[in-house]
Amino acid sequence: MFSFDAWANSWRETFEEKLHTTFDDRFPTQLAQACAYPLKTGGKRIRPLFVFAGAESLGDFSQQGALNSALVVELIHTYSLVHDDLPCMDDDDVRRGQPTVHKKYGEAAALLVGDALLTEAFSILVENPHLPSVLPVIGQAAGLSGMIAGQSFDIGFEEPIDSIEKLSLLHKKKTGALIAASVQLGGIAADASEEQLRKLRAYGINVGLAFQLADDILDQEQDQKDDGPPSFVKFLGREKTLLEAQRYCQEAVTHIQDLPNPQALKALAEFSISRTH
Ligand code: GRG
Repeated sequence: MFSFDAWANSWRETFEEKLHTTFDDRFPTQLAQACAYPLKTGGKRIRPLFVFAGAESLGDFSQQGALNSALVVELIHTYSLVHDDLPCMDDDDVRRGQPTVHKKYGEAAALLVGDALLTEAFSILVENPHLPSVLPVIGQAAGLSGMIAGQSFDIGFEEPIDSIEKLSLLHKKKTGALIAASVQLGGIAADASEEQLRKLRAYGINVGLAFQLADDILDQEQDQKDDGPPSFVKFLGREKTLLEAQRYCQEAVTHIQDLPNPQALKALAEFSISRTH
């Protein structure tokens, strides 16, 4: 019987070990310490778990390639949080119950921390055994047509978010793109066929949206302030948002259920909407 908690904790342990051996004592600078801070303040490591689950869905339980990709997506995710918390963006003082990077080290250092994490992600990626396939997937998910485009809508730099369709597109880019890329990178590590990659991507896009809807519900109180960011709860109310999250989650699973070993992906889809933080 598959235990999601046991599976996730075992991979988290392997991932933390990789994180430490990659970074600890590598650069003895104040900036490197500041970079380590947001990497070590916890976090669910859900994007690395999507990488591992993507590889396992094709029957690959080894760590080759998947660990490198897991590290890359977590570094990119962490940079996005550090920059998103800055005063010029969301202006948040606390993340994961700890002072944000700019609160602890100052704004200029936090900007550099985000820049360094993003740049390191790409320099680590160079060691990926599937570099030519992985590079366009991660580049598009993180860049101008993915996460950054979503953030541009979120800060009001693009046209106003005045419909569910526009909000869905925003979240598809801001949150869904990196999650979909994570699942695909797992598949690439396991030598997925084109057809299998297409299925993993479809799963990732749907589960990414389900994850964001669940996030909107968790953030409900804050988001319902008039000056808060656009959210599904504001458009649909809490109950309908929950139903939509369940619908995207089910849709996600339809795409991967005939893969050789989809159990971790199924459990992660469920976790994405039932999580409490
Ligand atoms: C490029 C500056 C910049 C931002 C990109 C992703 C993003 C846009 C901003 C991050 C802020 C945010 C709240 C995004 C929504 C996606 C989301 C729910 C992020 C939190 O991810 P979790 O729940 O975080 O995986 P942990 O703490 O578990 O790592």
